[in-house]
Amino acid sequence: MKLHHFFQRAAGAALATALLAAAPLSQAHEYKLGQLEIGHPYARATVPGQPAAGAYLSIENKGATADRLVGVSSPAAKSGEIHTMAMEGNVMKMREVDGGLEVKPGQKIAMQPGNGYHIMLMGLSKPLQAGDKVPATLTFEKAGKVEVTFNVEDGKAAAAGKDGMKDMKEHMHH
Ligand SMILES: [Cu+2]
Repeated sequence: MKLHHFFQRAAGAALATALLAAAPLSQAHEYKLGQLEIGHPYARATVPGQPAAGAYLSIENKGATADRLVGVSSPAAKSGEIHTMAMEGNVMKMREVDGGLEVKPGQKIAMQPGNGYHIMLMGLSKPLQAGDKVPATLTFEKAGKVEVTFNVEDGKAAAAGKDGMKDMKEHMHH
């Protein structure tokens, strides 16, 4: 009788562990590379003729040394660039980040539409539609390469401002 209970509990525990292990893979859409955690890569849907798409993700550095995102490539685009937005006079302009995007120890950079850093997928081979999955390779100076998938999301849903909050809630939901 005791033994029977033991096995029931053991089976229950194994099942719970299996469920916990499976959940991040199906929902969280996160990647780990050494001490770096990459969260929820997504790209904005584009209209036909639009040559480039904005793409976003978060990078958290849990290590003790700084690293840099130095490259993004995807079979869906001719090239990937890491951009930052900055005021030039009275005009907000974007430009490529020199020497890659540094992530300091303990720092988390969360890219989002309309502020700061973002990735541009330049020279799209075809328009990106909501629901598409775009494979890409991120290259870090020290940690090396990691394959990720950019989920293509409707531009309206991913817009800045209050929709940015919605996006954050979805992250917390994970
Ligand atoms: Cu840009």
